[in-house]
Amino acid sequence: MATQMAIHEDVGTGVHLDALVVGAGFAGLAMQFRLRAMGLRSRIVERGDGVGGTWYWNRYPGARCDIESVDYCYSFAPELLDEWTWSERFATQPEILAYLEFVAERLDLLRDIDFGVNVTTARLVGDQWAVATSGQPTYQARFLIMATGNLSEPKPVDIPGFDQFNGQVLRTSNWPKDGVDFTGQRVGVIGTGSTGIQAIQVIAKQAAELTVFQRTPNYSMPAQNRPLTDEYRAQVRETFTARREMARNSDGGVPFPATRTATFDVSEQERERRYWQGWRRGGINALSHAFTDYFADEVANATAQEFARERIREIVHDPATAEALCPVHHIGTKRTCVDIEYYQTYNLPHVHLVDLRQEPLVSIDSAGVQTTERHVDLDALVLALGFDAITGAMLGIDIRGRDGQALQQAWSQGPRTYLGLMTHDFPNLFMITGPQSPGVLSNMVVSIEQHVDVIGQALAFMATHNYRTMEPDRAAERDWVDHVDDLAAQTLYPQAKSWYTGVNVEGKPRVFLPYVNGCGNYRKKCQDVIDSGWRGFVFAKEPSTVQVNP
Ligand code: NA7
Repeated sequence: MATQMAIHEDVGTGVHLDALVVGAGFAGLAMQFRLRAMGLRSRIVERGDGVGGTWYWNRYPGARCDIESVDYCYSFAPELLDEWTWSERFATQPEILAYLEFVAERLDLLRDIDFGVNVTTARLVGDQWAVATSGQPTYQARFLIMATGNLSEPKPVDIPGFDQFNGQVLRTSNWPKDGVDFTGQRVGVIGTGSTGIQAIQVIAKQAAELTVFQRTPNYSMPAQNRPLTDEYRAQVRETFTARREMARNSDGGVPFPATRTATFDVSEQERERRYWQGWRRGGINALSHAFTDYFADEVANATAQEFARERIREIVHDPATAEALCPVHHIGTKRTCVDIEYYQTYNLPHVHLVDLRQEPLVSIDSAGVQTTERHVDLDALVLALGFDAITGAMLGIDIRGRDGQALQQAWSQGPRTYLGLMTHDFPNLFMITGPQSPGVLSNMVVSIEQHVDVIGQALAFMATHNYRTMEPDRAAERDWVDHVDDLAAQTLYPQAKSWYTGVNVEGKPRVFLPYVNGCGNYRKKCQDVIDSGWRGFVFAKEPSTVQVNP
């Protein structure tokens, strides 16, 4: 599989490489391992001072993955499967971070990573990418591979006065490494997406008073978390190859058989039974796996919504609080959350819910939060406001392709990619789980491994044919963007005000960002392109003449 290739060449200044990988999370580590196996001279640059990416920064209390730990791991190196033991069904952030640290050491990747290096600009010069950082060093590389993550650029804080607050302001996406002790404190949390929901249920156990400021309620499924037994782990290890293969060909990158039944193919009683079965199984797909038309049919979707709302009303004692916690959007169209007794938290006497739809937030001031109805005095304020998702990290770097064209300009009306892998006019610039690929709608690790493999195959193909550059054809890119839009339009997804559409960040173009048709179908599309000799990509043997903006 791995082709030995060497393309060492030196041009200009900086560290000279064949490939530079940006980011040392799941994607960057896997890519670097592959590049090294191919004999390429490559390095990772990482702004953090350790590996982990998203799992390095998001250390807030309660942070956990919503994919089962035994599936949220690499499959490409048997020693990693043999030597690592997951302790719980859904791993905590410290355990996932420890896993990635173990991987980096076990695969001897640490020597290939420059930590504390923040990439600021990347310019195409001839057929080289010249990459500058906030300090030293700079890099020159033929291939620039963005492993910058989908949920790594925090959304700018858009609440007036947050810098006036006298107490501690904590952002979940940049949580202090040493943790925070909330004992005896009056804590406020703004944000009730996956992050807020995870943090609230844990902070409530410590704080003296906890006030949750909720703008939009979200659906949350019980994790039904539990410690894993040796027997279960052994069974997973034994069947792992088949398990992962099933995940690769599924919609969401998880090893769960797809249903063939539509919501109204069955009686109401059977429908309830299936929803209950999912609820008791737990996890992000608790209800979505029940029927085929969950994401596409409004009336079908409403049955699952009502089931979820009924559970909230059952769990939460105070009817007014329960009603305020009941979401009204199409279930699944905003990321479904997974919790451990989240709704139960609101039965605790020291936990209060402020419904910002009834009393909008006016500002944060030195003493706490002011709504249109009241002032809430606080000692600490936790902001779980979400991310400039999917495109934020890429566009945070000033990337200039052919003729000095800025990626920010090329994507000003929304990202334009072919297969979520590359963009026209930006030759040899690859993205791992870029926009318009399944990424965030799937088990990220499964999608990352697939992209690492496709990029590895692309580089090997170029080496075999002596090509120096590769990029998508403009028409292929346009067709892909249209295809991704068309697929999304056949679902309920675009109707939601979610970060999948960019609507959560002011000024961001509103387009549906991920590919909705599932990992398995996407994988087939990629394989088809590869089998056809990389249809839709343009290869060149000579570097193009480029004009570089100063
Ligand atoms: P999300 O899902 O984008 O959630 C952000 C939350 O913050 C959401 O409840 C927002 O309410 C709320 N928010 C954002 N800005 C404001 C302001 N200005 N005022 C009040 N409330 C606000 O991000 P998460 O980090 O929770 O989750 C992201 C993904 O990470 C998650 O889906 C998993 O895949 C992992 P809104 O809904 O906009 O009304």
